[in-house]
Amino acid sequence: MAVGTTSSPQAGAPVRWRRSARRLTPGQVALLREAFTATMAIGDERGYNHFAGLHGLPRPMDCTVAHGRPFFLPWHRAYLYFFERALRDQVPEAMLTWWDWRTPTIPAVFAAEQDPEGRPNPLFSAPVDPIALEQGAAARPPVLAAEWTERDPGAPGTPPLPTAQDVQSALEQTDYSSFTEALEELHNRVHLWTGGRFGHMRLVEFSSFDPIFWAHHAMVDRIWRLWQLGHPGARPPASILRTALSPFPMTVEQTLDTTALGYDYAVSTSSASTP
Ligand SMILES: [Cu+2]
Repeated sequence: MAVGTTSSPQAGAPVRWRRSARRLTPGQVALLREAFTATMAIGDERGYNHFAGLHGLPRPMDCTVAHGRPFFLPWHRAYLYFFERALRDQVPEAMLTWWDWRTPTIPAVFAAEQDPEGRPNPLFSAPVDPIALEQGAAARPPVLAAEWTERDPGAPGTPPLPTAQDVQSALEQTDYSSFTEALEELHNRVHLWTGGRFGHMRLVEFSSFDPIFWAHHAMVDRIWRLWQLGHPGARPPASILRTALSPFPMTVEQTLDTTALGYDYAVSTSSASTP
């Protein structure tokens, strides 16, 4: 069973599953790590550094589109879609995974410093673009972070991760603008909790260099997908549907059906039937 079964996939577009990071098979983890490692080795527009650099520094394409409501959810859906394509260009079977932060720990596949072969785990930490670091240092006030991404989960003074109840209340919102506002607030808490005192996830300038950024945003995207299934017909304002989500060649409207984009979310509660 999958959450997408109430809407029919478009003919000809095979639907692939983004699975929970805690439910990946060892083989799926290996593919994901292979894909991250491969994109991290590419210095041009196909590479990890390029994609991570689109979100904050050094190439903030359009902050207001990415983080201003009502574009937050569509922009990040397009962002994940094109990043996942970049992963799959290197490792065709790889898929993004989602971090279900209702269980308040970082999944082992992201938390481990090494993979089973003893190599550095590409899901644990990634290098930050040196140009981004320079730009941050030159900003007034300066925005400083380490050259490799770090986390400081649950440090004193950070908000707790959203609970199942928090997610449920967001899902119960009946109009798009209340829903996206509630979900973006939960999302902010995850950035702050993960980044703690010094981690990159707390800084919009650098957060997308941390490999867990993608799993965090896949969880956000999944919650949007669940909300869409529960509220058929509830959509972003009609006035923005034809707006392109710069720098991606995709409009808001084109993000609305994940099955048309070729993916959906596997349920997390039933291991036996999860595809
Ligand atoms: Cu975010």
